[in-house]
Amino acid sequence: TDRYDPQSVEVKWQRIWEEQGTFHSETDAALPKYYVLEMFPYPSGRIHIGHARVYSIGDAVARLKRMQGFNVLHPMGWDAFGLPAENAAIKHGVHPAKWTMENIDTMRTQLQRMGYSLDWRREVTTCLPEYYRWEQLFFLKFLEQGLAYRHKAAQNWCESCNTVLANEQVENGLCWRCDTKVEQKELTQWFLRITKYAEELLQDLNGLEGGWPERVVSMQRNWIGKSIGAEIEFALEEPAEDATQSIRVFTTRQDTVCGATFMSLAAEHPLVEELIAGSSREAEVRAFCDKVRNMDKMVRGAEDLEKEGVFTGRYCLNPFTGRKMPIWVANFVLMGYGTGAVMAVPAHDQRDFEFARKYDLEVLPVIIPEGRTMDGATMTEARPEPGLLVDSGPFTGMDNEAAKVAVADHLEAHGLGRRAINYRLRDWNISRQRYWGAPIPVMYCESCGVVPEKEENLPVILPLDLQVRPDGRSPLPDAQDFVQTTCHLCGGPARRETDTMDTFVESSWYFLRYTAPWEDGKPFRAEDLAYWCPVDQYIGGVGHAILHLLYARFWVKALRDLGYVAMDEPFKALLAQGMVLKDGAKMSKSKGNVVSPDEMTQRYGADAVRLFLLFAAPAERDLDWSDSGIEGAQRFTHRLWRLVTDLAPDLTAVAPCSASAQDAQAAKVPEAVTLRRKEHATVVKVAGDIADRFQFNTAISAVMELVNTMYQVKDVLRTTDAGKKMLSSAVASTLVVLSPVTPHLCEEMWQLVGHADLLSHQSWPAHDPQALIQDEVTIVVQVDGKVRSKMTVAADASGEQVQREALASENIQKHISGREVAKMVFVPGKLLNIVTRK
Ligand code: ANZ
Ligand code: ZN
Repeated sequence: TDRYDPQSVEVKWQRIWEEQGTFHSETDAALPKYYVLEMFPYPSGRIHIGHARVYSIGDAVARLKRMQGFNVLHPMGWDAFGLPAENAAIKHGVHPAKWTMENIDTMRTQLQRMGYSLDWRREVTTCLPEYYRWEQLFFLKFLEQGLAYRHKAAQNWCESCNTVLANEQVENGLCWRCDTKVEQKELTQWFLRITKYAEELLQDLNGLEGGWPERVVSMQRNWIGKSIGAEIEFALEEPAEDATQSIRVFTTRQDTVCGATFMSLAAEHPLVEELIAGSSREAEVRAFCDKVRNMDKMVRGAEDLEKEGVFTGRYCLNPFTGRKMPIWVANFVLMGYGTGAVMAVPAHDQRDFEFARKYDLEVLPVIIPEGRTMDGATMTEARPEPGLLVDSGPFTGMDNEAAKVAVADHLEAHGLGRRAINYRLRDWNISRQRYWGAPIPVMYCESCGVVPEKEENLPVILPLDLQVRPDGRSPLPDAQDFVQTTCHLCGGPARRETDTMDTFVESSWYFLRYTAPWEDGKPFRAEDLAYWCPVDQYIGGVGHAILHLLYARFWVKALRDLGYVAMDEPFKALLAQGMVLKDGAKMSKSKGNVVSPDEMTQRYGADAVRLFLLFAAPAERDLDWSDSGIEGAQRFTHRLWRLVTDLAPDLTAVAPCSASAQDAQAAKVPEAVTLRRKEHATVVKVAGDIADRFQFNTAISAVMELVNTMYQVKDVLRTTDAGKKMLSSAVASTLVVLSPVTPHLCEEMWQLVGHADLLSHQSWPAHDPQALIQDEVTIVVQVDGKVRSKMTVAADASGEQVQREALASENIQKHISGREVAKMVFVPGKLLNIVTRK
């Protein structure tokens, strides 16, 4: 037979699938649906091996689900706005639009060459006005609802990228893209009020447990960062009549309030200026505040920060003890959290303790372990643990958890404060001072102020006739044709907003648009959305565990409240696939260890690449690319090809799992039963391993074993008609269950054995549970050489299993009659002799 030629075979089937629209799907309420989605790629140039892995995983799931009777939505698109396009434009002098669209063409061809079962009619490209016009519409709706707002604040600024970054885009104080140190810059920016959904985003994580990886759920929980506690007012000592009267703090430990011995303010706290104005300490405090303000955010928030501060010269009063508390400015107190003021309890908070020791401030323990005493003067570290209250007036003697409740009640009853909840989550800054993004659809009018564009004027089109600047500054503010416009309220001149939206906006809702990307009168069609959503299985890198997934969850909730969608959560289940490594290291151009999927496909075929990527490791683990591995995968495709081409003349085009138990009997050789059992067991195992656990590796192993079994039994079986039927059925099953992994090879062989219809249209075989039952044998059981009983056990039962069963029977126990068992003799398939000690 001919050697298998993946190149021609694969391209042939890709063309047929494309011509026949094999993977097109339509809304059909009569069918159960399954929406499988991989995170869409950024069109950076060419697909890399990581792409090939994630799309191979998703495709195997899509193909399995289709065969299992689901109407499967499996779309693809391009996350096409963003910085790399601008950087490439600067470097190579090519327009970002041209660069992006050309990359998309290249990468589409590459993905198609991999044979993924995608519905390409649904392709979505986010840099096109037909896409981004809808997010401009959402922005206007958000604005109406107060979910979008403008705000001036110190922002994360990357000098090298020339843009503001969201908190999520700052990693260890560095820009997530270019690793430049992030600075703080005062700017007026557009924000989305994600904090309005903080509690819901947190609560709904409970429902995602099980479907989402635990670590992703816990990363999201920590990012939202809910703290339950209280706000307490501390009156200033001798405040001026028309000035601020008190300082409000946020604490999670209101039980420790009687141990608060001083007050710490953030350098940015608005009260600082008021407290020091005209005092002798003015210059010193101001200099300290300036220094702290310019500190790196990350350094300032770090636990091991050297605690520093300065005394303001003023005091406030502890509302519970009346104690005079000096007010300090401290470098570790942040303005962006709580109220920017902390009641310092050095006996129970480590930062406060270090600060108190450094500046010789009082340490007063108020929570002590039962039956012990504590001395603030000799403590060497803070004691944050629970305990009983001392020196705490009416709360003395209480357990500290009970005291948290009692103090909160007291605060509320006496108007000293209130229960409060704080979230670490901040609103989402979506303004980017960049060119290659979706314009924010507002204008600024001298007389009317901020004027949202009219809905009917959307889209506000990003002009494509501009050139990026060598320094990366956006050309938009100088593009007069774009900027100059007319206020639609007063008819006067107005300037358009020249910031563009963060690219995470596009990826926050693309999965919704896939349900009806051809719709041009509205963003979605309700019936399509209701049918397909939510996504049943989402697949992507854990790198997006916070950013993209949190934004998308927020976006869906916000759209729900606007009446656009009817769901609460976009992604029912999430698989975070591992990385592809080479020799244990991340692939990178600088290391010269990059494996190109293109080259591999040229050399081994797409099926072999897919097989290797799915076989080499469980989906959520990292995978080491190895040449021997891909060669092994290729060898297996050839081995299967040889088997089927050798058998082909003897095979008939039967359905998978169609040889019956009677057929197996008729073949009159034990190999027939063995093969049938293996065939059915493989069908069960593959579906379970893929659908329930993404264990492609063990699923593929099972198919390999089935192929081995076929090699072992084929010469015996092919001599009879009944035997040929057994082989035909097993080959059909093999092709079906392996087709999610190596679809072209399987489709080709399916045709080769005489099927007229496409393998891609086959149903997943229904297995016969009876077929899984092992053969049984009868074992004679003796006690001290005398036959006492007979037992029926599985043919491959071990001696130990048979012994355990024999000893459990009453009859045998009777004959042993309490004597100790000295030894046992086991003859597999025949006899067990239990010898007792006399
Ligand atoms: C008194 C106290 C006593 C505190 C004690 C802790 C232990 P989480 O859990 O992160 O919410 N805090 C409040 N606002 C702050 C700010 N802007 N910058 C720095 N620290 C701030 O932490 C809440 C605790 O962090 C609060 O409870 C407050 O210190 C401090 F034994 O108040 B605590
Ligand atoms: Zn106006």
